[in-house]
Amino acid sequence: MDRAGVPAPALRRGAARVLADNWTGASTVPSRTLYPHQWSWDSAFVAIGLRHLRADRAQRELESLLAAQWADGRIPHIVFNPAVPEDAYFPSPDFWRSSRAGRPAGAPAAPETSGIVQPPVHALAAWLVHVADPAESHRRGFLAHAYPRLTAWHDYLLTRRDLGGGGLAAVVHPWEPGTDNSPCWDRALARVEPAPPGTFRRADLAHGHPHDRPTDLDYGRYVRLAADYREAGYDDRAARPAFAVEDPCFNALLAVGEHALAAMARALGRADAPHTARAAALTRNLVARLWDAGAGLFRVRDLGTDTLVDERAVTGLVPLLVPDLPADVTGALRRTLTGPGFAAPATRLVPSYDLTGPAFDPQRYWRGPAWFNTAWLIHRGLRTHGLDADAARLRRGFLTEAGRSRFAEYVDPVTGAARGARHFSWTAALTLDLLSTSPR
Ligand code: 9WN
Repeated sequence: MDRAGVPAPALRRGAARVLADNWTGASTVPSRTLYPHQWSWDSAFVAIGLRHLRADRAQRELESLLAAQWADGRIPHIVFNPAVPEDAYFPSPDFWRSSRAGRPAGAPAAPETSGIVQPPVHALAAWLVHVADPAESHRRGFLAHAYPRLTAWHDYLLTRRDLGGGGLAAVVHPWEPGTDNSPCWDRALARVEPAPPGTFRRADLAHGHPHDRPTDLDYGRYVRLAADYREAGYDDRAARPAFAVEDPCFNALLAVGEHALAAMARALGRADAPHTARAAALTRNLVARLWDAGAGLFRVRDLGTDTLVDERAVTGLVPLLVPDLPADVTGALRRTLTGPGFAAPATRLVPSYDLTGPAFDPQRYWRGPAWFNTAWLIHRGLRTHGLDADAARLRRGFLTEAGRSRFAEYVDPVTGAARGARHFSWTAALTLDLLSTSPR
């Protein structure tokens, strides 16, 4: 039976209100309380929703992120707003020290940023923003500005970050794949010596409930990894990361991003062949290095041991987004998605971690709760492969729970109880996007 949701017109107004409240004049904060700066993959998701309200703002959202790009091509995971007090978020600019410590890797003199990255959703976002209003895009020169910068971003990931040598990008901190506290990182993270508790002060617990957030021990390890990277000048040629993994969601987005860059190149009258070839190679490498046929989903590869991590997470289903997957892979992903590990009948959302897995926790951050960005990505993947009935079911679940939770950051996948921040930007933005696409 359907749970009652908020009617579409009110849902649209509510989502637009969240984006208006979280707009700072040049970009959007994920949450005014918990995350008061600009975040990389959040901005990409926000732009995808904003394009239905204000194409110019959607373009500016991505342009302000690109303005903080480093000379080595990396797009930092946080761009700090100098008007926000230092202690509003930890790690703050005086921890990352990008303009000084990041100089060897080409960090800009301003603005201050973090030194790590997040999943590459930006090329897909930029393409969707362009097609929403090509006239405005041409008038502002949006595509011509974004295309070389996004190409440099992908170049960085495909060269400096190919730490495993298998043609996939590695991430060197659990914040980089965006699914910070996933059980997929536990084994690799256990090898990291935590920073002593008294040496840093968390800001997240002032706004988030301790049961919803990572533990102090995990935070100590996050701090250690980031500090070590900083001490190496954020230079991937010099750094010897204690944590390095290949994540299926991150690499699937890179492949899809290459398809988007190919479309951009064509629209600009340039050659698309390099991007098409890179998308094909990424798709092959993703399947060769991360597909686990026995488990029916993609796994994380721990480069510390060069083995697949024995955990089942939503990130292993996101590669459904990739268009040219072998048919047996697509079929198996669909079965896993609708099986006992990932089908949450009450909410129809997708939990971040296997409901039957040993580490499942319905409340704690990326260890079970359902997130709206991964649901949106899987919805797009289901549509890509013509699995329209599954997509329509997920869309209904998404819209119902987004409205009921007041655009929460994440929800309990079993009960739908809201968790984390409320009035959360990407939940609102992706609600707008799904409201604008009719179910097939
Ligand atoms: C660290 C902003 C970000 C998201 C991440 C999410 C969370 C930050 C934190 O919030 O991470 O980057 O402090 O926990 O895990 O995906 O981009 O919304």
